[in-house]
Amino acid sequence: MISRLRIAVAISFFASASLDADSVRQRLSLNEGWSFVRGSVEDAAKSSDWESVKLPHSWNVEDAFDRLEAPDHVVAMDYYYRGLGTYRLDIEASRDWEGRRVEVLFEGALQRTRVWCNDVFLGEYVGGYSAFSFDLTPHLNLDAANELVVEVDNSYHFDIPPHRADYTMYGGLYRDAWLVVTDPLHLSKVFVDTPNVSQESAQVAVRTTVRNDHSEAAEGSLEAIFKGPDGKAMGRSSAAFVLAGGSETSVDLNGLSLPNPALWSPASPNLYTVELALKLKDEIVDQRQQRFGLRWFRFDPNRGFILNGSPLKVQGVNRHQDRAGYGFAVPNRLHREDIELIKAMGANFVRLAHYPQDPAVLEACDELGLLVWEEIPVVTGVGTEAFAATAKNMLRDMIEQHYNHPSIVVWGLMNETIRRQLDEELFWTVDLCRDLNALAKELDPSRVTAQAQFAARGTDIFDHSDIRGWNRYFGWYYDDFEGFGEWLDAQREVEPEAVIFISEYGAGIKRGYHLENPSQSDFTETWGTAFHKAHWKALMERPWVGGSTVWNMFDFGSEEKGGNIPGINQKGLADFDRRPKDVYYFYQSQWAEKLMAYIVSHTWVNRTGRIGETKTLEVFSNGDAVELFLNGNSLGRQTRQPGWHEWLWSTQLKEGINKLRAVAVKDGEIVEDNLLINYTVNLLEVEEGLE
Ligand code: ADA
Repeated sequence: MISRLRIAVAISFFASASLDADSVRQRLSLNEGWSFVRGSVEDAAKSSDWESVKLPHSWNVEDAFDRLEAPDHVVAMDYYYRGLGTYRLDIEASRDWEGRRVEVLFEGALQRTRVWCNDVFLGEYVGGYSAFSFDLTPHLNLDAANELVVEVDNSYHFDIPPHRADYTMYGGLYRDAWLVVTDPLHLSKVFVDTPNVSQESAQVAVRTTVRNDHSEAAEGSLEAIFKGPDGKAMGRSSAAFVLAGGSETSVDLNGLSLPNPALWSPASPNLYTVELALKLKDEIVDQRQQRFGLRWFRFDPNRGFILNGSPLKVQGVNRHQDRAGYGFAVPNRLHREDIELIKAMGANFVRLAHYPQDPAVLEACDELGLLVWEEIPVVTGVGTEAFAATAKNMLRDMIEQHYNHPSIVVWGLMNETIRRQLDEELFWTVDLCRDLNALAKELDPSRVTAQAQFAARGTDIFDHSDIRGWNRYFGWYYDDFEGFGEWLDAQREVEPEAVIFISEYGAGIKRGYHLENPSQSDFTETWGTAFHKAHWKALMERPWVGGSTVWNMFDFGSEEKGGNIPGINQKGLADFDRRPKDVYYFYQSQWAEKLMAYIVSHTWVNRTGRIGETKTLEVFSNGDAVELFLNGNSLGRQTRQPGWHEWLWSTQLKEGINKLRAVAVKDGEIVEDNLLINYTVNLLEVEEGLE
């Protein structure tokens, strides 16, 4: 294969970038130097169209948004390319790797991936949203170039979730890739358990899997040092083991108790670290640093979410992982920026819908303090046995790979799988939910399980998760948004013991689109703001609601969505480029601690009205008092009233430029916001009015 594939581009990779020769475990970035061509491995061998790419990479960054051009590569219902793509990379293997174990690790590829090294087929991974690795050790030629070939397939497959979902499935090696170089005797899995945590003390245990790829037996020990958030050592633990060659075993460390723990919470995201050293006789052969957090929580049908013993109102959003100009191939710094934006809005919870997301996302949630519901992509429909098996593998991978993140509190099993199916499919769906729930509980009894549904259709599906997530679109797809509160009350009356979580509610909004007289589902910011106000008011007034997550934090790619921007689901609080809409500031005024003021609306500066017409001006603020000035004159200082509060002023605007200044005050702090409005008097309407 090497010679056939080296036709066009042969970029060699030197594994030197982040190599630390002294380190017993090396992690080398494999993001640079790839070549890519559309098509299968066989097609690629004949192709001369190779292009140089670096990871993260996706082949659908553009064609997922060009459907108006009706491209000829239409596959099934998708207008973007869903098929095969082939990547290749030369790896310059170092002589220092003699006697070492070398594996290639991909953080994610959508969604079926086959890997070869120097023409030897290493295997296939089916998934799309979790990491996977292959052992390269027996196939590498040291001191020489080695060829890695990767075929990725994002086409529809009946046995791979999701069958269909309202988001674009951008194909490619869309996350980071690494070479991991270790001793043949190494730690392959590390889980930190925190079974009992209280204000006074925290029990901590570590479960590991140690793998011995030497041919001879190993007699060794595992040693741990636990460090607090300030980096100070707080305790030690160790265990000895004997392990036959070519085998693996569990080595666990129990019984450690940490006094007066610094608890993890969105307000104080304290992180502990356990430093693990794997020793063969007295020599350290592997090392891992694993962060963890100490907290306890539960969802209560009457009191909502309780964290570390106190109720915490869940202020949540959903997040898809794509972004304008990147598709799914978003670099880590932008993943982190998303979490920062969510956090700056004052949210304390994120549902990572509808699939496991990048390690950078989970790390940011741990560090910045954002509670997480993470789920597998069983969305809309389910298939039969092979589909169920894939779904279970996805659940296992998600839980094992993200187990140590203190931010995660909920594992999600499925989304809107109960629809208008045949009875037989309903039966499979409930069955699958039961199995997934049991598996999640077996792998991780410390967290709660959830599912998001639009309907249960008489099934007992909600009995197979701890939380019942409801996706509700009052005032968007049906009814009126004012009906949402009544629906919540009715739901509670039917099942007072259930934890009700509103996993989705949202409205399509085009940033910068305003109308004087908005109407339902018209995509205006004006109407969308009214929608969110009504929803949040209803949620705020009901402390028993387990939590809620807005659909969605950001606009996202959805080939099937019409809307008024084709190919984009516009229910974001910020647009696909991450520019906040008015509703972002509305939530910030409700949720954030840091003082803010926003005159509604910075994207509505050209306005019209009739002569003598009185206009309502609004400010979003979390201040205790807000004063609004128009052209230098105060329109009045208002103070916050208990309960639901809105900052509104009625006034007339003058023709031409009007200068608005809002001044908000809280705890001796002051912020202000300024806006110029260009006001035009609509004479036509005046004349009509006079007639
Ligand atoms: C469903 C689905 C989401 C989302 C939403 C919408 O509730 O779970 O994936 O796309 O619809 O915007 O219509």
